[in-house]
Amino acid sequence: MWQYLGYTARLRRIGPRLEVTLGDITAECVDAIVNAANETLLGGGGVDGAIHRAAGPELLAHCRTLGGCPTGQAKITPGFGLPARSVIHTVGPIWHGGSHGEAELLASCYQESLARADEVGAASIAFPAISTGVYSYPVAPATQIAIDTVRSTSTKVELVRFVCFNDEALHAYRAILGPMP
Ligand code: AR6
Repeated sequence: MWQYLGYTARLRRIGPRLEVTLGDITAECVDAIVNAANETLLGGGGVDGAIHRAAGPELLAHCRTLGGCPTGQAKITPGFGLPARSVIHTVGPIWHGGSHGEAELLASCYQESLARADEVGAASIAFPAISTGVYSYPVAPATQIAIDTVRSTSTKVELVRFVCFNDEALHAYRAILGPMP
């Protein structure tokens, strides 16, 4: 009986490995990095500005053809000058106090980004802390949603890296995931 349970546990898909790091997402050598964009997909500040600068002007030219992206959805482009092969542009919710569907929209960003990654066969993906900068989503609940959603979403992605740009985000991820080796 116990042998049988052990055998099925090994066979069961256990989801992607999760890693946390402090750094600049534009330097990530993964199949796809995620951009915390706005609905125009035409660039902006924060991680969006950094990704467009690092990818080069071809990225903006490509984004102009996409017709924007609704909040909670995600669209994929090549990475152009980035080490990553693809950029998945998702639009997080602006924080309006938490009673305007922010949590569901933020979870949808992670689900839709993983869906785009699966569509191109990406095995590794790096996420920034979507919505926690200019869009003011509080870091602790945003981090919980990021981790819970990635853990509960069915995907073929094998490695998910959460790339934190400051100590507050890093501590929030480590508080849930524990210290990284
Ligand atoms: N690498 C990783 N994370 C970064 C980087 C980077 N290079 N730069 C900033 N962050 P934000 P949002 C972190 O404001 O809140 C843009 O103007 C940052 O510290 O980039 O979703 C868009 O065009 C924070 O933890 O995205 C939209 O208008 C996280 O990335 C709007 O901002 C998200 O901060 C989107 O706001």
